[in-house]
Amino acid sequence: MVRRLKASGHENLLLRSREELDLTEQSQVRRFFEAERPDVVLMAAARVGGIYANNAQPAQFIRDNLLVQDNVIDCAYRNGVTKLVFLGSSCIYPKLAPQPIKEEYLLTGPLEPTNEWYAIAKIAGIKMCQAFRREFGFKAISLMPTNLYGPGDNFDLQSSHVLPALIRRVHEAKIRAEATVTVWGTGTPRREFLHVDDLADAILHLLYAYDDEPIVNVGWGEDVTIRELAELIVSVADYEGHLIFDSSKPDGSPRKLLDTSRLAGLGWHPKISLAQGIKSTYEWFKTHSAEARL
Ligand code: GFB
Repeated sequence: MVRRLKASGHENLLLRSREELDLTEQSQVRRFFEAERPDVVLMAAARVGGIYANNAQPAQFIRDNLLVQDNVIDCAYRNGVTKLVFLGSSCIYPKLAPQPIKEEYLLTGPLEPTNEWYAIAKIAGIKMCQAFRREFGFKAISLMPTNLYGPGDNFDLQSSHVLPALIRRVHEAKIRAEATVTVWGTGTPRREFLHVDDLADAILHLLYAYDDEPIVNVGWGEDVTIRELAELIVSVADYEGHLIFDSSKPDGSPRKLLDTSRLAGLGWHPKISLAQGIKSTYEWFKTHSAEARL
């Protein structure tokens, strides 16, 4: 977001790191909003992670996300913020939702158990935004991105998402001349991936082009199997070893392809293909190993 905002001339950015401002602490959030009184709030703050972290830390995922969004949305409203953008994730939809997933499928079936804690928190955030709009006329919009990736990602092998994890596993296997790379699960689940720069562009577009209660999906429009993703990363890294699939690890949702016709109707389309995005993210990973979150 910062890259995208600066690229379009936005210089008056209020930025705080987690160390500088703990958004789970209501008193700190109140002091910040009363002192700074921002005009617009773009919420990218959340406790996030891949399937393993979501499943292993249910309490932290539901608690931290509920606290952060409750504090920020309420303080933003109390301090006259004119527009707030809340971000969720495609895991809010039922595990076996029809594909592609329309926004109206929200709360029409059981969630994927490995991420229900995070999903419930995000659904509460959506409902809080909608309730504040109804009762107070607060201009909050909620965007539901698909699985994201790109520069600056978390590459930790336990807590990260699949794409950065496989980039790191394949890269390290290549430089160590290891014969195989292990992929979690069966390789059959399908996932849709969107580059973070495309998401930032969509957020800026909708900030100005959308002001209503219904949530809006943000996706690429196509998906791949985890096996196809791994094979794409192997070819980008020019790795000559073999993939092994560890079916003792959870597959999670069988598929999460978003219907993005509402977004298209609002005049936005993604630009960065998966192949392009993996290439640039791999280059970033190789040249930023010092700052990559490992
Ligand atoms: O990206 P990922 O962790 O999230 O996993 P989800 C996607 C698929 O990749 C799963 C498989 O089927 C994993 O089993 N996978 C294979 C791996 N190898 C790996 C690996 O090394 N690391 C990881 N992480 N996965 C998350 C939700 O679900 O999606 C979050 O838990 C959020 O709350 C996020 O919504 C976008 O797509 O399964």
